[in-house]
Amino acid sequence: MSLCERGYVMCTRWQRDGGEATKGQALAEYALILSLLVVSLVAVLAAVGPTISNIFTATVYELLGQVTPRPTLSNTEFVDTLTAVATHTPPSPPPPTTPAGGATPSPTPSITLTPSDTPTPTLTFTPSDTPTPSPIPPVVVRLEVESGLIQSPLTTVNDSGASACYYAICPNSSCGNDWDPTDGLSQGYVILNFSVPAEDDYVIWGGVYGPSNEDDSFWVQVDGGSWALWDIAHSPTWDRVSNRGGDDPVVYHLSTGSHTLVIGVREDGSMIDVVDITNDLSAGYSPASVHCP
Ligand SMILES: [Ca+2]
Ligand SMILES: [Ca+2]
Ligand SMILES: [Ca+2]
Repeated sequence: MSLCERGYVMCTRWQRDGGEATKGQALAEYALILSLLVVSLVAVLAAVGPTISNIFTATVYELLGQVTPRPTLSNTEFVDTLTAVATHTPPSPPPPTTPAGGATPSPTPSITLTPSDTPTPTLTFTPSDTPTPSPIPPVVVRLEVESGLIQSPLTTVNDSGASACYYAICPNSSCGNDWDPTDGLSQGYVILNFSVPAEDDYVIWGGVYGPSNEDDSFWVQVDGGSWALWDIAHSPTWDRVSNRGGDDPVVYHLSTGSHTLVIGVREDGSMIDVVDITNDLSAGYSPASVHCP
């Protein structure tokens, strides 16, 4: 049985009006479906609306500065809250404070960091090891015999090979060959005054020459002490004062200061040119060379 056969008026109209009746029936069905959708939407909102409302309300209260959300809102309270949010106007920031008297506030002073002067580096000196004292050079006192107090018949002779161009001699046949100091200083002698800078043991070197066995000895005395019989070499050379049958060399302990050296003729023809007095007692000591300017 068709709808028309059920006696609906619309069928009668359809049948009467042909296509126009069918078109009106479709519109009615659409309206029915739309109504059902509206009813369903209302039902869903009724069921979940409060929950959504609570979430929204909590967010709104946080925005409003309230930390404690209200309890579950009713639909009316939800609408009111939504309206309050929509119409909420945030407070305007306070106007800048104008100082009393209208003075313009001074700008906040800025801090400019000025670098300090470059720090002066500190020098730390590390003490070095205790320096080893440099060896003290030996004392050497050089005396030219011809510059001493010459007592005749001792005399000086000019010679280009001698130190300072002169040496002293008592010519043969003028002084004898066996003078003894106990006889007095009658055969000639020389007095040499000198000083040393430090108390020490000293030896006396002489630039001497004894051409023969009868012309090769002197007597030597320091500061009025005992005499030393000094046999000299048979060639021009440096020779240390010795004492026949005794010390070789003779060591003189001299205090700091002035002293007197006396060299007396024992055998005429013996030659003496220059004297070095030194506290270098080593055998390797060698007097400096001599010159005749
Ligand atoms: Ca002799
Ligand atoms: Ca002689
Ligand atoms: Ca000389």
